Amino acid sequence: MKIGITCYPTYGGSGIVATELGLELALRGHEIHFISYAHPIRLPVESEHIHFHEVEVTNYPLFAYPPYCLALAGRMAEVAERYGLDLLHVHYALPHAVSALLARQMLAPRLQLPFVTTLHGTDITLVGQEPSYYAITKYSIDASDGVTTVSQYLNDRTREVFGVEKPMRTIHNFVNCELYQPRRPDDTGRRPRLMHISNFRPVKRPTDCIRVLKSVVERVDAELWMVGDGPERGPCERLARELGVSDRVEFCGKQDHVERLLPRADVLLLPSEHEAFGLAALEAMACGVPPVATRVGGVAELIDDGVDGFLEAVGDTGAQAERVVELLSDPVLHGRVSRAARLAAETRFDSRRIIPQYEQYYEEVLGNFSASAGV
Ligand code: GMT
Repeated sequence: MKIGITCYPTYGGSGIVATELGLELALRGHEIHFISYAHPIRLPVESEHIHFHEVEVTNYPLFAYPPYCLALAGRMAEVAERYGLDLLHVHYALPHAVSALLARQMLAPRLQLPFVTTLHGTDITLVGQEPSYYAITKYSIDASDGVTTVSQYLNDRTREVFGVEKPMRTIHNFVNCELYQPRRPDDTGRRPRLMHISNFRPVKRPTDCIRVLKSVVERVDAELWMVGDGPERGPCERLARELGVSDRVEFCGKQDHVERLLPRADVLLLPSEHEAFGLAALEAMACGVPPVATRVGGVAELIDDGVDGFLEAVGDTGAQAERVVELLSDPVLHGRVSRAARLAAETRFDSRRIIPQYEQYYEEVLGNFSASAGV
């Protein structure tokens, strides 16, 4: 198939999933065209069967805001026509699904261009519920030729909040278990290490990681690596100073190869307020790193509490710290949870299991689209 993929190319779960999906589909022989304002960060510059088309947004003094949505629609239509795309797959509802809808309409007389929208989380749980975006989010979901959600939780939530009636397919996040491996480096003698990976937005509650560390170091020796960057980084740095743990926190900034960092952790912290699935926890599990996460959204579809990780209430940093202390002070427990985490990643969420679900869904969408168009 020839597939156009649009996503946010920067750091964030939806862009990562879209990029990894494109790479995996290309490995399976599909021709992939990324259409976005910048080169996706995890996309190697030279990859077979992969093309990148930049969207240029020209500004003009009349525009208070550059109209990216329109420039994207125009570029989608142009690329689709030039390369004969079979479908578009857009990640994160706004504005991508709206641009795809416009591109489909623009081409309708000459080319059939169905589009699939994947909902990732905050597009539904936060952004889509803003009064100014609610109606357009609902419209673009209803107008999509296929919709997938990254968890059953998000599927149910979308139905509930937007009153969507058509079927939406749940396809969980995936991880490449050959790339993400428990390759523990030989660094014996180092301090036990907690790790947090996110875009440091308030929804991720990264300051809770600092509070967890503070409670943990009162009982066992430990340090914390904070990977990523975003608006909450400053508050995290301040809190670490206030709580007297700044010498135990390393702010690593944005990192392109988390698969190299994760195996160096002993526990992953994911204290989010909302989480449609929890990709960072899955990547950690593939590396045999037990996650201590919050019981929110779709995280329970990933983590079997007490078996391959732990779930605690949002904001209960005391309980989260307790779990971390148990894992760090009991090597037998740590080993058991670590092996179960890796097994869950391999048996339920490996890309070899999940990518065919997307391929099959594309086939279904194309079949239904052709049937309804009378082709
Ligand atoms: O908030 C983020 O982490 C980014 C966000 C995104 O859309 O870029 O991530 C969402 O998509 C990921 C990939 O599907 C999911 O694993 C995350 O759970 C989800 N984040 C939230 O729901 C907060």
